[in-house]
Amino acid sequence: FDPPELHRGQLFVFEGIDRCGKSTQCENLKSSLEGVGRTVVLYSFPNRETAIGSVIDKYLKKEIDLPDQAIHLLFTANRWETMKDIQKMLLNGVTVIMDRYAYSGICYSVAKGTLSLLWCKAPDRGIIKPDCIFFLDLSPLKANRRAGYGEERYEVIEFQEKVRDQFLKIKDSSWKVINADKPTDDIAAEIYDHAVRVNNRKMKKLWI
Ligand code: Z5A
Ligand code: MG
Repeated sequence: FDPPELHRGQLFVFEGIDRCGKSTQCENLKSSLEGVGRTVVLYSFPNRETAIGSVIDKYLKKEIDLPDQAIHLLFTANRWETMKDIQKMLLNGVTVIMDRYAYSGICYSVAKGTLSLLWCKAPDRGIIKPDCIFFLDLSPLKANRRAGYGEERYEVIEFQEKVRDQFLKIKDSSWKVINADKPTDDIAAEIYDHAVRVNNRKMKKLWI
């Protein structure tokens, strides 16, 4: 007899700098897993649809300014406000895919140079720990050549270099690093092959 937690859905997270292909690959993994009969829900952070998310949206579009500490805490609050729903879905056997998570939270904030890693990690401590983190690695110069780059606050090559360095510093052996400078279908196949081999463990909390 297996504890019900072992029948839960899995939590897959996609991380990386702007325009590395996260949203494209989230959708690809979702449809591949649905194709083999899994129920899958996709979340994007920031979720700009909530009250907190609408402030984040204004900040990213440079319509308002906020202290680095304040915007960091809003990004974190934007994750906490969905945690109960996500836990429920996972326990009901739904697979959850996240387009960005707490790792973006810390890397973008630390890259500003005003906040420490320790300070940035603290407010996300206790959110649900992912079963797998796909890090789509791409050079900011190459990302810059992709469509849609350059309109929002952080979309500056020099800043993206710092963000990428932070991702590379915080990643550990549990991350699956993917070279994102390849054709979309090749990346999707590599991700799917890895995703179906991730085993279920007891649900854990991040950084606890
Ligand atoms: N942020 C933060 O500071 N703190 C936090 O806690 C969180 C986020 C959660 C908004 O994020 C900002 O919020 C973000 C971090 C910060 N920084 N900025 N600016 P977002 O997720 O809403 O937006 P984004 O990451 O800037 O970009 P994006 O548009 O979502 O990029 P993407 O999802 O990684 O890429 P994509 O949409 O899949 O693809 C981009 C383009 O490239 C598109 O035209 C594709 O067709 C093309 N593409 C995709 N794959 C390929 C390949 N393999 N080859 C060639 N072209 C490709
Ligand atoms: Mg995206």
